[in-house]
Amino acid sequence: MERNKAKNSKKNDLSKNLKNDDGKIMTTNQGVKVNDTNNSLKAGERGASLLEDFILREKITHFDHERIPERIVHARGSGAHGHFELYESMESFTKAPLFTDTSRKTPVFVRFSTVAGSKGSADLARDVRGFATKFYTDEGIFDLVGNNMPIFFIQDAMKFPDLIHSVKPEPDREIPQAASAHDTFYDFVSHTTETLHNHIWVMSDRAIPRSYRMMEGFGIHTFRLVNAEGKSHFVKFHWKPLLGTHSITWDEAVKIHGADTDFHRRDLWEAIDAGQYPEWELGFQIVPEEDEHKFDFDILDPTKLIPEEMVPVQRVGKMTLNRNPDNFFAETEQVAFHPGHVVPGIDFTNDPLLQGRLFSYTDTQLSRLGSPNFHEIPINRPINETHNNQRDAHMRMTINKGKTAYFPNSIGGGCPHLAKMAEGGFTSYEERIDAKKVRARSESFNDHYSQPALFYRSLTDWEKDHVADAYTFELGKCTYDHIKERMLYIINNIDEDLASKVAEGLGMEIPKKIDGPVNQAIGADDDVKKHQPGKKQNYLNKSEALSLTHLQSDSIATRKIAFLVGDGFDGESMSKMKKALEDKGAMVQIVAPHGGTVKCDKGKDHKVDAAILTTESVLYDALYVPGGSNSVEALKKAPKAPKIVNETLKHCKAIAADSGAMEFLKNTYLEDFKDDKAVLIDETPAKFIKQIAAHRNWDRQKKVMEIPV
Ligand code: HDE
Repeated sequence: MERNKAKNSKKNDLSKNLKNDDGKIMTTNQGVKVNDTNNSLKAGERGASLLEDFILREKITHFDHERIPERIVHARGSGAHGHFELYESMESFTKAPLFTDTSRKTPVFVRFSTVAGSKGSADLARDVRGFATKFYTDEGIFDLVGNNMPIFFIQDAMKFPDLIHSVKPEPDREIPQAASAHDTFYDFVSHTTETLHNHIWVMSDRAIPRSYRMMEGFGIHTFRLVNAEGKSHFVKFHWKPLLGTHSITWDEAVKIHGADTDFHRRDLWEAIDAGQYPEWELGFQIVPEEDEHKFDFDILDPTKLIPEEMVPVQRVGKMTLNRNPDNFFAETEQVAFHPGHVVPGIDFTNDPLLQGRLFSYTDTQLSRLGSPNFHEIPINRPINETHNNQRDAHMRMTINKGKTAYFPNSIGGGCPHLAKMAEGGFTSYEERIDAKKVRARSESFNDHYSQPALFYRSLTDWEKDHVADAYTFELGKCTYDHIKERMLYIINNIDEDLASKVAEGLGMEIPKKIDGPVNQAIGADDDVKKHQPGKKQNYLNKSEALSLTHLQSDSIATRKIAFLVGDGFDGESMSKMKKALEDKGAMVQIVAPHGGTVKCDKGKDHKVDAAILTTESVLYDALYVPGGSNSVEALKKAPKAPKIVNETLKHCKAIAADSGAMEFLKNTYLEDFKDDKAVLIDETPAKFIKQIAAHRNWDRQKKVMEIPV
């Protein structure tokens, strides 16, 4: 009972601001009833409109000001509500009840996003994904503002505007939208070798996830956990999706751009709507203070991860997203995250990227949301009470009583009074600092090649192929040869085999040397010399956790399966397959040559979910083609039907078919793949389910190149 109450507390809090117009009479914003919202007040039916018309003025004025600035980064996003439950108390590390009280269900709001594109850009851009979680704890808000990759491009906040200006559309023509494949980005990357680690992750399939629900999340920086005795441990936060990690191919991403630009947004919404709630386990990688310097890299450097083989990830609790927002603008757009929103028991480190972020997030809300009162917006307000002497400013909602807005005071009885330590006030961790004030970077941050190389070595062959293709695509879009040459030179330092594949694709040689120092990111000559990347180290041959294959799931829940049918299809076979898939939570969609309904061989009508012309194979995870001679004839006449089959094969997805459908399927490339383990003719639904859960049969990858779609 207590748990349920806690779980709903943010929902109840938001409900104070919900408005439902059902059965209500229309009014102006001032509450005056409105009789006509179609015609303005005029001097005669064909006369000029009158300025007096307060109903027209109010309607148009509000409309004129409906937009707010989009986020400078992460503009495109999708949100969902849920809760977090702890498995066991982490009190030896932290005093935050969020992580010590297993009876709690802490409400959360999560926003997933792409980084570079505008608010209306396509979901499948090759990009990092934001993974920001707001925990509404009884002790205040804790925001874990992370990404789906465990490292970042740069080491110091000072460089963030440069990084973002280079990747955003080029400022003269505002081209390209939501794409890193252009000169300015590679100009920056090729001169800034600290970017290479995050960059190679972006070249991997992690940058084109199948779903927000199937990607990991990472807090990136090393944070601190502080326990009740004041002892600190370093921590890295991880989110592990229970559906496993899955991605799509670049060819699909390009096609999804056209077929459904809202692919990820729709996917998240539909899964939650269908009661298939996505879940992630929260993981801690804990490093005792005394081990800070025992690694081959600096744990304060945000371009480095701590391999899970060196420090295992301890799964401490589970997050479930189970409610779609009521209003996109009010919740997903107005939510304001901040890595500086922490509660007692969680603290910062000196990671220079984190330190800069602590300034940036409130600052940006001032221009985006327009007021320091953004914490009063329902989605942002904590579930516990807030009391302080901050007052006024634009759009203040709180009506503070009393005469005093200062501390100390006697007139107000000294209130609000300070939290005594026993009541759990926030005290910063007492880190000892004895240093000179310098504008500099630690030389312990100079290793720029070892971890990109570790990442590449840890991938499967098919993942490596995708990385090589991605570099070739991206650099192929650049127009300056010297930028491509610098990139080839640098990639060669990461991995020679990778560089030679990319060089071949670009039709260029890998240069033996390049003009000037490889890393030019630091500034004055002496600094540039001091900060050249060191020789690549091999402190770990492979980290299994870096490959997408590491997190698997045998669930096919929410996988979308297309059933390609024409009138007269084998109803019995289709129903058997449909039931088997739906029993496992998959979403079956009937795709037919026409819309409306389609008849099976028993004469029964079945609702068509998509006519072939209105859909694409890239919107589904797998395909099934039942038999039925009339159906086969109908599919033979449907112009796009073979394309659906061929593309499903090309993207290495599972296909099941009845032999009765072969008369149609012989017009496709399926015949060439009869021995493929994920091409199942007259096989049991169980075998199909196993192949769908495996996501793709990548063994097929080389051979499908012959399919010309
Ligand atoms: Fe952000 N980042 N960031 N960032 N970031 C923003 O804040 C910034 C960084 C991340 O769904 C902005 O409210 C700086 C790392 C996410 O609302 C802004 C630096 C990581 C989101 C900002 C970084 C992130 C943001 C834009 C370098 C992963 C979306 C709008 C010092 C750990 C949150 C806003 C949402 C958003 C600044 C680097 C994640 C401008 C200065 C590293 C997920 O304040």
